[in-house]
Amino acid sequence: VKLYYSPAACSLASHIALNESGLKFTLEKVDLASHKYGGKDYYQINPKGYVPALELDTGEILTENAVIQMYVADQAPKANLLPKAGTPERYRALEWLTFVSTEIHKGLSPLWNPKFPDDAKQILKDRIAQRYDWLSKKLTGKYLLGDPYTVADGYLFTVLNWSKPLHIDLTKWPVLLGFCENVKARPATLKSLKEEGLV
Ligand SMILES: N[C@@H](CCC(=O)N[C@@H](CS)C(=O)NCC(=O)O)C(=O)O
Repeated sequence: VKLYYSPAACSLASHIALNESGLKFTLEKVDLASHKYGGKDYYQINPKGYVPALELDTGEILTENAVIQMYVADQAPKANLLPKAGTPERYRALEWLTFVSTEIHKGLSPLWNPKFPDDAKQILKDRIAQRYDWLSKKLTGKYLLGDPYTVADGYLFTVLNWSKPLHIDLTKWPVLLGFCENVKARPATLKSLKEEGLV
């Protein structure tokens, strides 16, 4: 499989999942300003224009970060990146994956837009602060589900990693800082950060 990514973008979550899985994959860097990769038009790969996209060995393209992560987890059952289908834990993990995708990831997305007005940005930051307060109460173990690690953890790490450039002071939430350290200590996370030129 091939992952279309942009350094430090949300595609890092799919990248971490791939490194956790042990599956063989290659990386293709996309320039999000021009929507080009290696001089070619990225819209031909993903007409929606955004990363991540996963090119399967059949040539099919899979998009949507949360779904790519589920796919990767299901392709590598031995890596235990999601609980077994049908179990209550599976739905708990998917609940987290969806929360990170729709509440945190998409809650933060407009903050990257320089055209977004400052007062509107503040409203979003206040909402995110409420989510982080709640998350801090829920995160009582090493990871979101306690301790097995799941793909949702790599996804949460990816979006919390945006705090500095978005001027969100994570020191207000020491539990979240501790969580980031837990995920960063995993070899697959460090490998992904290195492969994206982030460390
Ligand atoms: N719904 C998509 C959103 C992905 C997304 O927001 N990607 C951003 C980077 S974090 C992007 O590529 N933006 C550039 C663009 O939309 O042109 C998903 O969950 O995968």
